[in-house]
Parts: sequence; structure tokens; C-alpha cells
Amino acid sequence: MSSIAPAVAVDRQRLIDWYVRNRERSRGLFDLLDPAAYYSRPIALRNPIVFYEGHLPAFSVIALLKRGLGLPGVDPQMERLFERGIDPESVDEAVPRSGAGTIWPPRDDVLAYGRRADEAVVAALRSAPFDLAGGEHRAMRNGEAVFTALEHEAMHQETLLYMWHRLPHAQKRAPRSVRYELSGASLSGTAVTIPGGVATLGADRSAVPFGWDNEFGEHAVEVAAFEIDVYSVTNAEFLEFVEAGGYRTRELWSDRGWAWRETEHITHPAFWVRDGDRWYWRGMFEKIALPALWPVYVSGEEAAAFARWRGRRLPTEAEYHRAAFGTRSGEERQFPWGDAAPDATRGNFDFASWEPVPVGARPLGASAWGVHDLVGNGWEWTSTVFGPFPGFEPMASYPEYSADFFDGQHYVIKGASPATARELVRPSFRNWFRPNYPYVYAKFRTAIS
Ligand code: AVJ
Ligand code: FE
Repeated sequence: MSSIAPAVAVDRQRLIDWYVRNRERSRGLFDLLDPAAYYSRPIALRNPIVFYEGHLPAFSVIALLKRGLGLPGVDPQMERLFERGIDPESVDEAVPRSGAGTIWPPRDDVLAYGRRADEAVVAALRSAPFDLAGGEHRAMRNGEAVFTALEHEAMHQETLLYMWHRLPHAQKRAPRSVRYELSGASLSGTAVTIPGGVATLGADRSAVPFGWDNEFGEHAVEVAAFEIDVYSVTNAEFLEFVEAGGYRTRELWSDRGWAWRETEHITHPAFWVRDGDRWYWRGMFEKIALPALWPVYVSGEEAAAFARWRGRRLPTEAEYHRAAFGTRSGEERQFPWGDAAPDATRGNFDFASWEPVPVGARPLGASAWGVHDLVGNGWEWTSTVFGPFPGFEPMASYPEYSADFFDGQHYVIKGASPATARELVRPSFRNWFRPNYPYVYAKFRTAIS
């Protein structure tokens, strides 16, 4: 046995544990649903629920076994059906894939496929050669395809949860332990000035175990001084905007935002429900009298309109970095709170909660400038169009991942939501959506130069 063998063995076990933990969590999410919901499509532009239960194992087979290790798949028919969804963000309608006309298999077949895929993936994680960096195995450089599979499943758990949020409550079974944090101090209206300085965006390939293609490479950006809200905008604050007629005031909206608002008849956040003369939060398992202190979850267009109403704007991606990771000395931190590993005391992420918590409720997670909740409690909208960093190269294990969305139609969101796995909490991680996508767990704060 070579001297590195024990370290490799430990690593493999950690990857297997992660895979198994991922699979158990996904199973738990599907088991929250009434079987009647299984073929429904809670978000019209996304595939029905059944697709995702097949997509998770199929994707791992495709990315790791086929592209990474050059092994055969498990079931070509299932892998074709479940390879890729119709995503609302997708531009390329010419790619044949599953969609509206698809006849979906019974759940038992999907589950049986999942079990076979799991066996094959775990077997590969246990013993397949991982040092295959060269030539036709580019997708295994630094174990890339392994992490692609693992992080993809974790990311989709968030997709599933925000899809579940749209389902009627009668189609979900609430776990016994559902609790909400509702009370706290009323903390709005404070802002802090962050002096000009450098923000480091992206990651250095040789310094991190894994990153998605859009995270590379590392580069410094000069950020001019700006002022930013210490707390995310709450439901109570957003209600002022609604009551002041913000949704009817043309000049607060971009042309694109106004067109969306008109065609979709948008008059309030998608997470709000009106009943009689009261507002409620559309919770995962029930409707909740609108929690004043929770951050409001909105689309980017709504966030931008609110900011304009306040005479302010959304922060850029670089300003977010500076607010989150910058310090007075010029050194940058790994996380807003410093270099300690992310845990539940630092922010509302890693499935700690089904809903947001009051803004400022995790003071141990504040950044060096005293800005709260930059990681956790909802992603943060930025005004930055999603695009490649200098030196971008599509990843071999999943070349379409980012490149398909460099179309000028998507905006960067940063941080984490309650449904973001802790493995995805890192400064370079970037998420993106169209600015009129109102379903994600995304909050915002305002800034000004
Ligand atoms: C990066 C979250 C925008 O949800 O479409 C999952 C992630 N890509 N499978 C999405 C993704 C392919 C993606 N986001
Ligand atoms: Fe996917």
C-alpha cells in the first residue's frame, strides 16, 4: 500500500457519506408530498415534480460515471428522459429533451432507477480511479465530476423546496417540528458607509477543492466607496412600498420590469397572499400573518423598483463582496464573520429553517462592517448581469452549466438561503436568475454611491 492510500480512503468515505446524505435528504423532500402532487408542475415553466426525482440520480450517472470516468450509464432511456429539464432560463429550445408532451414513468420505476444509479455511483466513489486528469478524462481533473454530481444534487434540493413552496398546503405533510422565529427588535433603516477598496472575486483553481466554471478565475476589482443597508429589506418596509402605490408607479420600474408587471398582473410579492383585508406569508406548510421582521422575498425587478423608490439602487456583485468579505485592514475574510466554518449560529442556511428568520437575528454572522445576513436567510439580488470571469472555461463534466446563461438576461444573486446546503457556502459561489423570476428565496438590500 502506498503512503497516500489512507488519506485517499478517508476522502472516498467522506464523498460517499456526502452522496448518501444528499440522497436521503432528497428522498425526505419528495416524501413531504402527497402522491397526488407527483405529476404536477408547481412552477409552470419548470418540469413536473417527477422529473426531478429522476434527474438527480440520472445527472450523477451522466456527470460522474459517463463523462468523468468513461463508464457506461445505468439505463440509457432514463438518462435521456431525465438529463435536462426545461428551465425557464433556458434559451436553446432546439435541444430535444423532456417537456410538455412527455409521458412520465410511474414513481416506482423512477425509484427503482434511482436505486440502481445509487449503487453504481457509490461503487464508483468507493473504487474507481480518480487520478484520470489527462486526455479524454478532463472531466476528472481534481475530481471535478465527483463534485459536479454532489453539488448539483445539493443545489436542486433548494429548487425542490422553492417549488414545494408553490404547492397547495393540502398537498404537503408538515413534519411535527415546524417552528417559526417571528419576534425580535425592529431593525430597519440603518446603513453603513464602506470605504473604497479592492474586492477579490472568483477563486483560484489551485486553492480550492472545487468550484463551478463561473467561479474562475480569481481577480481583483476596485470598488469605490458606497453606502449599504445594514439589514435586508423586511416585509414591513416592503408593505410601505405596496401601500404607497409602488406597483402602479411607472417611473420606479425599468421598461422590462414594467412589461412583466403588466402582462403577469403583478401587484405584490409572490410570497404574499391577500385574504380579506389582510396580508399573509405563503409559508411552506401554512399561511402565516405577514411576519413584519422577515426579509421580503421578491424578484429582482421588484427589488430594483423598491430601491428606486427609496432613491437608492441594488448593490453590484463587487459591492456585495466588499460588504461581505472586506475589512478595514484590506484583508479579506473567508466568510462575513471571519474564517470559522459555517454553522447555524452564523446564518439561516443549510436547511436550518423552512422559512426566513427576522433580519439581524444571527448577529454572529455579521460582516466586518456590521452588515447582517449577507450569507443566509435568502440570497441577495445584485445589479450585476451574470457573465464569465476573465479566463472562463466551460467545465468538462457539465459544459452547459453556465455558458448557456451568459445571455445578458440573468443577474447574479449571492449568499445563501435557508435551503442552501452548507457545502455551497463559499465566497466565490454564484447563483443567477432572470430578474422577473419571483419564486427563489431571494431578498435584497439597497445601496447608494
Ligand atoms: C444555478 C440554480 C440557476 O436552478 O437552474 C441545476 C442550477 N443547473 N441543474 C438552476 C442547475 C442545472 C441552476 N441555478
Ligand atoms: Fe439540474
